[in-house]
Amino acid sequence: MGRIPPVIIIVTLLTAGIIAFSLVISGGLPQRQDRNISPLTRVEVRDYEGARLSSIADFRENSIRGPQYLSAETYRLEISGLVRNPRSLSYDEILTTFPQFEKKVTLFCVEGWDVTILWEGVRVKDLLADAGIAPGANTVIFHAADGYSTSLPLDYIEERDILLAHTMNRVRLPAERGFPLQLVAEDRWGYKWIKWVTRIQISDEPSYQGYWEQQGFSQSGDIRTSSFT
Ligand SMILES: Nc1nc2c(c(=O)[nH]1)N[C@H]1C(S)=C(S)[C@@H](COP(=O)(O)O)O[C@H]1N2
Ligand SMILES: [Mo]
Repeated sequence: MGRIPPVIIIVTLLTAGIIAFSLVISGGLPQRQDRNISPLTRVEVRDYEGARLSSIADFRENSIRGPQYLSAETYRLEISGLVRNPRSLSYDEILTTFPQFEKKVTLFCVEGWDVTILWEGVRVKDLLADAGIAPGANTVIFHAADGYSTSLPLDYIEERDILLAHTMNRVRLPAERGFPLQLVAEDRWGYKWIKWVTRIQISDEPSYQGYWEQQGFSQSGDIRTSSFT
């Protein structure tokens, strides 16, 4: 076999070089695109232990002054009144220094609609124990950023493991749903489910009347009874 003429070798190498160079400047061989995958922001769960949940979107927005927009950075939850050590908790402290619980509970509004949601949050009784409940306390009054308030018996809060929720259907509470915290007042009418909670006041006045209670809605708010007194 004869030797390959040098001119053929040079032409072959040049051609290969030109092809390689044009591939590089044109972006190379077809390859996997850097796909634009956004980190999966938490998606609402709609099925839980075999049951269908409602959606965050199934609520009706009928708050007394419309949605409140609170900032997680500056938020404080005050715990005051008949407590030994008044507390001022940040959003992070609530999420990281208290035990977290989840439960599926239905909210019934006196208007006739209801929503079943998987709630996650902290037990109000753990927050109260941290502040130290003083003797004579029997009522828990909740105040919100929109001037709304409501109250519930201390026994109910403790015995029923009532939660202050920061998460619904595994999604952080949106502003419209009460960010950062909504009370999950199970078996009580929707008006007891105070949103945008900013202060918990421990009291010895079971007769304290919140916003809707002052308008004639029942003090207990028990869903087994009528919503009017
Ligand atoms: N701060 C505050 N919390 C509130 C209210 C309100 O007006 N302000 N409305 C209550 C009523 S009447 C109901 S039925 C529930 C319903 O929650 P939603 O407004 O997210 O649907 O929120 C309750 N919590
Ligand atoms: Mo309501």
